[in-house]
Formats: sequence, structure tokens, C-alpha cells
Amino acid sequence: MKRTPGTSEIPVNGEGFVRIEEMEEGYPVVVVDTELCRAKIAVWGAHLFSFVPKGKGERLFLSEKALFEPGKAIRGGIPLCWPWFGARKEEKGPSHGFARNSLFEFLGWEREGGGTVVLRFSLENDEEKRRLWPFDFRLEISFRLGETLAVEMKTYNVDDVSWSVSQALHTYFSVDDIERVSIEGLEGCRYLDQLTGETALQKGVVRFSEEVDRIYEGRVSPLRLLDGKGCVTIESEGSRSCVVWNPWIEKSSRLPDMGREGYRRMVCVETANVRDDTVTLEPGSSHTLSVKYVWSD
Ligand code: TA6
Repeated sequence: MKRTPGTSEIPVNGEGFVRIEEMEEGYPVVVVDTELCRAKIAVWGAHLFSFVPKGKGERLFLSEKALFEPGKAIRGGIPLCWPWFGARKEEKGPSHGFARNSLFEFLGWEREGGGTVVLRFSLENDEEKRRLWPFDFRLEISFRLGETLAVEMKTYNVDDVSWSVSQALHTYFSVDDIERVSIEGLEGCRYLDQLTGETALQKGVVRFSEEVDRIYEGRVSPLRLLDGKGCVTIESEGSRSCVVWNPWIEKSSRLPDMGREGYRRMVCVETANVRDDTVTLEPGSSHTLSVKYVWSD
């Protein structure tokens, strides 16, 4: 990653840095390196695509074929699905909304006690986006980067009419082998199987031996995602729906930026507000969707 001249390098009290680099022309990335962790966040989409606690391995999956291009979502890390989740039924617009394809504003960062750094990004409407979604909004994203990772997505209705959003933190977790993965905490939950359109109740822990694309309903926190090398606890607030996805072989072959074997090393567990959990905001109100990931291995 080349450093553009005049890149703002901001020492973090001598223990590392937060700096803006340009991966390509017009593609700024915020690089964080402290005594607690390293991380990279593309300003396009406010998209965290790497998080490495010091002395540990990469915690997020990133496809070897991921694209880093303005206006295109990165295949991996934490894409932001907003202001709608999934495909738009009756209107035009990109799958999972426009936030992940938009250039955010990097508002800056601050250091908290103990070495954690907090980075903040924002997005507001403009003429192009308004053609897709004609409401005045402010979307603020913050990342709390230390030994653990926390993400907060705060939506403000700054319009004089109410509107609704469906949203998700579409997190791609790195796993050693999908067939050794299990998810605890969803036992007995009702879910919509997006592959069949059927609803069912989760029997036991979630395991993977084929494509899985499910929307679980209800307050599902904390969850535990386990694989052969460790466990990550997923603690969410402001969410009563969770999406679990692995594309498996056939779907992966239809995703040009997924790579053939990528599905074996990833699983998406997405903290969301979707379907009956869609959020309606009155003028002047706001909603916060937040999640904290704690790894142990
Ligand atoms: O979160 C699951 C899902 O909605 C799947 O149906 C699949 O489409 C996935 O998101 C990835 O979507 P994307 O638009 O990023 O390829």
C-alpha cells in the first residue's frame, strides 16, 4: 500500500499510528497500528476489512479476489448493509443498499484509556443517493479497536417525515474450516430459510455442510461462534434479527470476487434489523445498532 505524500500520520502517543493511505488513486484507507491491534478501514463504505489483535491472527475473512474499487463493496470484512438489506423488491438500487458503495467522511479518531482507539465516519444524503432514497439522514459509524472489536451504526432521521430502514453489519469471520464451525445461542430460534422461503425452528447448534442463508428472529445475544482454533463471542444491542450465511460451493462459483475455496474459510454472522425487525424512525429520532466481538483462542 503506497503512502501518498502528505499522508496524515498521527502518532498515537508514541505507541503506533493512525494514518490515511491511498491504496489506489482516490481510494483512501485508514491504517491503524497500536500496541493492541492493527486494522484497516476503507473510507469507501466505512468498510473495516482487517482486524488483527497484537500477537494474534487476522480475525476477519477477506477474499483473495476482493476488489478495492470506489463504489464496489469489498468481499470480506464488515460491509454495511443500509438503508435496506438484501435485494430491493419493487424499486431499483444496489443489493444491501448504497452505504457500502458510498464514500464516507472520516471524522477522525480518539484514544481511550488502555490504548483502545475509536474511529468515526459519517454519511449524509446527496443528489445521487436521493434518487434511490429521498430522505434526509445522517449515518454515523464508529469502530472501537483494541484487544476486542466493537462497531456501532447510528442512524439519524434529520428529515421532517418518518422513514424505515433495514440494516446489517454483514461481518465475514475468518474460520479455519467451515465444516468445523458451530454457532451457539440460536437453539430454538425461529428462522426464515432464504433458500427455500420456509420458516423453521433451529434444532441444536448451527453447523455447515451446504449453503446456509438464514434470518433468525428475536433477541439473539450473546452468540458464540466456534471453529477448530477458538471462539468469538458476539454481543449485540439494538438488534432482534441475525443473518447467518455461507455460500458453499455452487453459490461461490457465481460470485466473481469470492474465489473457489473461500467459502471454506469464512462464515457471516450478521447483527441486523431486518424483516419484522425493520426500524421506523420519526423525524428527529435515531437508532443505534451495535455489536462487540471478543475472541478467545
Ligand atoms: O447475508 C446473506 C446475503 O443476503 C446472501 O443472500 C448473499 O446475497 C450475501 O448476503 C452476499 O450478498 P452480496 O450482495 O454482498 O453478494
